Amino acid sequence: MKGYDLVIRNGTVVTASDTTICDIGIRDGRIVALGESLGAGKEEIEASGHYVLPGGVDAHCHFDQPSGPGIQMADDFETGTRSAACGGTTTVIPFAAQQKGDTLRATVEDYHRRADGNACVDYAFHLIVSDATPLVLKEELPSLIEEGYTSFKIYMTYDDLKLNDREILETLAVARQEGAMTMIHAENADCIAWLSDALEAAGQTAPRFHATSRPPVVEREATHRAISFAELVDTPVLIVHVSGQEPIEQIRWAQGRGLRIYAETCPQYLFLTADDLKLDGFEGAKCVCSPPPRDARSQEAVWEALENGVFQIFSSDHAPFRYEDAEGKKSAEGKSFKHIPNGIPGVETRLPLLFSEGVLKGRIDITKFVALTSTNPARIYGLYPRKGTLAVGSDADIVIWDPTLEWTITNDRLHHNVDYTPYSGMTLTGKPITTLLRGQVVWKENIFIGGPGGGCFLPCERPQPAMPKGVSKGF
Ligand code: DUC
Ligand code: ZN
Ligand code: ZN
Repeated sequence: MKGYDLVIRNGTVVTASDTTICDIGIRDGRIVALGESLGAGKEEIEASGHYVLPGGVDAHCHFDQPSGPGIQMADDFETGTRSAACGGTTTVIPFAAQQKGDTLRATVEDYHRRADGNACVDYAFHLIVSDATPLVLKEELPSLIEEGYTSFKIYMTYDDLKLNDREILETLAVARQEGAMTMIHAENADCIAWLSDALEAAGQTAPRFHATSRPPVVEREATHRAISFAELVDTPVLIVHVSGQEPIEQIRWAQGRGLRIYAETCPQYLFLTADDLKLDGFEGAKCVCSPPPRDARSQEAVWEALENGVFQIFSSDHAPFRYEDAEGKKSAEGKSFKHIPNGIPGVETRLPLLFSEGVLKGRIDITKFVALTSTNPARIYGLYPRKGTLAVGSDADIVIWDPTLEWTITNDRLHHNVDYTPYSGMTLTGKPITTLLRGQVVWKENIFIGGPGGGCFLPCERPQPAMPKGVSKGF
């Protein structure tokens, strides 16, 4: 019997279904034993009094994504995944975004050039399909799905990305035929364009009018339409970055009818509101993302939907643009809200925010936390059980949490390449104190000790949508 490379002792080990105090034995980057009083390891970590959780899986983040002329994302694969590791995330699923006119194959090759050898945690890719040509639908998507790119995002808004209703149906039909998962950005493009033109004509161009131009009804209508299309084609869809009560009602209604509608929300819909876009001067641009943050009532609806199983996934939608930068948020200063790069950073704060404000404040239990942030995304995107759990045979992607540590978020404590965080000044309790990626420590005692090339590409299986017991009804 071979020994262990590492034993983590006496931690409170949590999966999506159980909490137990035990040891974890690791060999060759994998978990090989869970039990009491395991034999000695070459190295040991004492974890009593600490939670031991599967590494986070952030299933929605954007790194190094071309974002239009003169605009540059702040994080590439190195800085984005470094930040992920320091926040307890060991797997990310960013996007390989097709630009209209490009093939999907060229897009995927381009993103591999950006990521391979640079990522500090493991990564897979969702595709973004923005040009649903016959080549894409008939040849490229089927072969890429077969090769491990088993999920793709489509947009109902943004001129350079959106598909029309017919194209959405054609794309969903391919997902059904190939067994892929479709993620949908649900906002009605024409409603936004009409409202934006009216606001601009009235001189209402400040950042706060971004929220006015995309009210909840715009998201509700598109969510309902996406659900209808999924029903018509008879294929599952996952509605991403759901912002509040109105789309939640649509999703809950669909799930109650037995439709396979999955849903994701993000920290900005729990911790920000549209008032944050009203910050002095141009500062509101820091919180411009789409859909926009809503109001206190919607925040409550999002908490409730995390708790009652309407949402399966909690992702960051990390979309990093620097504020004081002519290629970032400030590229739009003096212009209309329409030109502000959409997105806020959050890959490192995602888990601590939900842990502190969700678990420790009694809104969700710790097993639900693991399900939402690790197990469910791994299952839904075909990475389970290699990722998303602590089980014999799984990768030893493990995060040790100190549930008592109090700390205040400031941008200089984060490891992204963005010059702000919208959560600055929030005092949280609980923090990842050690992160292991396939058995290697990459974050310990507030020091990042991983590096570029430490992360590897993960081809995905087809979605495994069976939900863990108690997490969701109606599937
Ligand atoms: N909205 C998106 O759809 N993607 C990136 C960021 C954002 O705000
Ligand atoms: Zn989106
Ligand atoms: Zn996004």
